[in-house]
Amino acid sequence: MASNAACIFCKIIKGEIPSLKLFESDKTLAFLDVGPLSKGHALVIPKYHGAKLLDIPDDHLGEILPVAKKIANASGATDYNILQNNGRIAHQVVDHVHFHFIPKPNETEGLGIGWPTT
Ligand code: DGP
Repeated sequence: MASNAACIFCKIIKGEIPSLKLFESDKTLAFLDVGPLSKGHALVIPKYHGAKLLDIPDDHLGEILPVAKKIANASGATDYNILQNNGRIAHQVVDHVHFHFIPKPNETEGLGIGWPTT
């Protein structure tokens, strides 16, 4: 499986950098974002290292949306964004493909996040 020793997210996959993991399988990892835009902001990544979406083989992307769905469901959030940035102009900072799950506060129900956030 493609990995890059200098990549922050590859280090998270290998456990060399700590993270709060929400889901893990042989091809996919989900963990809380270290600089959350809202409570519960999470990232879903393929373990296969590639900087941009076109660098990732299709069979390493297949679990991404199902895992994002699991996280959305577990969070209890009713309003959220799922987005993925490619390239600096598109605000990509970490060059390992990642999908953001960003809950949006709901005026009546709050965030309803169902997992610990540290
Ligand atoms: P982007 O701009 O799409 O490349 O977003 C990169 C995200 O990665 C940003 O929201 C912060 C997050 N991030 C960067 N370094 C770390 C880290 O070491 N741990 C965790 N959990 N998240 C990180």
